[in-house]
Amino acid sequence: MRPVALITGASAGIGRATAITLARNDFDVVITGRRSAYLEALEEEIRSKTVADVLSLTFDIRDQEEVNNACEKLTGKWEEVALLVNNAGLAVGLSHIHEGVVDDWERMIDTNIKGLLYMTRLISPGMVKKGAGHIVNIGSVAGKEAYEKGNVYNATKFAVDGLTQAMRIDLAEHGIKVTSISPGAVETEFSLVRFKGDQEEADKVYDGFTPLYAEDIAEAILFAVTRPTHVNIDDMLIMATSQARSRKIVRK
Ligand code: NDP
Ligand code: 8X3
Repeated sequence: MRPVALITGASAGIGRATAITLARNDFDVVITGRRSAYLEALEEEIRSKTVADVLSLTFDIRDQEEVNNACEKLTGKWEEVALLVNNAGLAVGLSHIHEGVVDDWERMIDTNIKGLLYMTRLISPGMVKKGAGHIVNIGSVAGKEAYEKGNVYNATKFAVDGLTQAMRIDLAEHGIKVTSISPGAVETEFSLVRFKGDQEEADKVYDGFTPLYAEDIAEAILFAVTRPTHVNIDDMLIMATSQARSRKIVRK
C-alpha cells in the first residue's frame, strides 16, 4: 500500500509542488488549503499525471473546529497519515514594530504557529500509535535570523524552529522523524500575499537574481522523507546561490 502524505497549503507554491513531487514518488496525497477551486485543479493534475490517489480537504487552518471537521474525512486508507508536511503559512505586511498592524500579526501567528499545532495535534497521535511517521515543518531563513521590518513573521518562524526541536525530542521515542526545511527567497505567491496584492512590490523581491523555485524545496522534502529508517534529517537551510543572508542578495 502506498503511504499517505498530508500537505497543508497545497493550493499554491511550495505545498503544490510538494504534492505533485510526492504523488510522482509513490505517495498518495491529501491536499489542503482554503481555495477549493485551486485544490480541484491540482487534484485533476495529479490524477492525470500520476498513478497517485488524491483527497482534497478545504479548511482555514486558523480555525480549529474547521480543521477538526475537515479531517474527519480521513477515514479508510486516508486514516493512517505517514507523512505530515506542515507548510501552510504566510507573511502579511512588512513594517517596523512600532508601526505594525495587529491584525497582520494575528494572521501570521494564527496560521504559522497555531495552524501548525492544530494539524500536529490531530495527526501525530496516529503516528505514535503506529510507532512510525514523519513530520516536516516548513520554517524559513526568517526563523534563523531576524531582519528589519520582519519582526512578527520572524518570530513565527523562530517558533517553527523551536517547535521542530521540541517535537523531535518528544516524538523520538515513538520512532517518528521530525524535519525542518528552511528556505530563503522562493518565487511563489508569498510576496503577493505579504504585500496584500501589490504585484509591483512583489515582483521587486525577485528582481535581478534567480530565486529558488517551489520545485527546489519539493525536491529537498522528497530527499528528507526518503532516507533510510535510521536517518533523520533534522534541519535544512536552503538558499538561492545569490542570497547569502536574509537581506544580502546579489542583484544584477
Ligand atoms: P504561497 O502563498 O504560494 O502558498 C501558501 C499556501 O498556504 C497556500 O496554499 C495557502 O492556501 C496556504 N494557506 C495560507 N493561509 C492559510 C490558511 N489560513 N488556511 C489554510 N491554508 C492557508 O507561499 P509559499 O508556498 O511560498 O509558502 C509556503 C510556506 O513556505 C509558508 O509556511 C512560508 O512561510 C514558507 N516559506 C516561504 C518562502 C518564500 O520565499 N516563498 C521562504 C521561506 C519559507 P489558501 O490561500 O488556498 O488557503
Ligand atoms: C520567506 C523568506 O526572507 O522573505 O520566509 O522572510 S523572507
